[in-house]
Amino acid sequence: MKASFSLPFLVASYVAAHGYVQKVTIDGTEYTGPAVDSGSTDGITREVSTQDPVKGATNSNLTCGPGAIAAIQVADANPGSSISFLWTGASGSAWPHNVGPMITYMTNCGDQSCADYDPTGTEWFKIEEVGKTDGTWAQAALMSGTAAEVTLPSNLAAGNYIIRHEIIALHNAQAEGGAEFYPSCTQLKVGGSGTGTPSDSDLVKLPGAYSDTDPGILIDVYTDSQNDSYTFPGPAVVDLGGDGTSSSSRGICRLKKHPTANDTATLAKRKIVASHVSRILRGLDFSFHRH
Ligand SMILES: *[C@@H]1O[C@H](CO)[C@@H](O)[C@H](O)[C@H]1NC(C)=O
Ligand SMILES: *[C@@H]1O[C@H](CO)[C@@H](O)[C@H](O)[C@H]1NC(C)=O
Ligand SMILES: *[C@@H]1O[C@H](CO)[C@@H](O)[C@H](O)[C@H]1NC(C)=O
Ligand SMILES: [Cu+2]
Repeated sequence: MKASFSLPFLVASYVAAHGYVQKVTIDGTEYTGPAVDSGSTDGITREVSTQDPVKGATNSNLTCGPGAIAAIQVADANPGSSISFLWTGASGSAWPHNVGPMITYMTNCGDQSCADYDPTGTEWFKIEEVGKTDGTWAQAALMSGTAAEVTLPSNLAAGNYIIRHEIIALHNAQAEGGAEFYPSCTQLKVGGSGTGTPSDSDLVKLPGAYSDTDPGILIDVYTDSQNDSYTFPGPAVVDLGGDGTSSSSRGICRLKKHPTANDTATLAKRKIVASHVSRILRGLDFSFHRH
């Protein structure tokens, strides 16, 4: 199988295929855009200037994505709100990657609206992280158009928050600097009567919390694919009190579809390093990564 297609042909047909958050849905209300490099600030999610990943754990673009600019709106949410992030390519094509974690952080914008907040150097707390189950990364479900679902902590104190949903794509992470970071920042105003605030030890900076040699960032995901153990980068998921159910476990349960389970296993078994081989084999496109 691995000799049945020609590598030079694939390289020649390279199409940049990365992505961004096209739509956020909060308790059923949809917020679309702004599109990549549109110059638009209309929306609740900060526009990024490219669908390309952030490379390097200390890159300043790790905060909110490449060249991120503030959006003019904020969305209402509440403790326990269900927030989904629909990731696609910049052109609307399917999300192209299926290995690596998805991690969600929040930061408090203080008394001001997050539309006016500069998050440079701000401190974040982690509310959720999803890895893999039975050898399949939760991220893989995005390839078929499933949105990543996150539940706000049930006891989150009211306030202005940026929620930062991040995909770390690990298809090239076996070499230092190969991990692809896709951060995204969405502006919220959280209501309700929660009392939970993070403690100092929960708070980290982004960039700051990650290193290019962290075990979850410098990693060969093509070995031992059925082993679900994975060391997430960054701090532990915060415990803000409340009902005692971690948003992390709920996040996993909500991802119902695992359509690429076999692709991932097959790909790992064959030790093929090309990142988009599973899609190529299914004839969906000829996206291919060179790094
Ligand atoms: C951050 O992203 C912008 C927009 O893509 C880019 O021009 C800039 O070089 C990036 N900064 C770093 C440190 O990579
Ligand atoms: C999974 O990998 C971890 C870390 O390499 C190792 O400690 C553990 O024993 C492995 N588990 C299984 C079931 O192979
Ligand atoms: C995975 O592949 C096996 C063997 O080809 C097949 O029996 C099974 O139904 C597949 N599972 C899924 C989820 O497609
Ligand atoms: Cu990509």
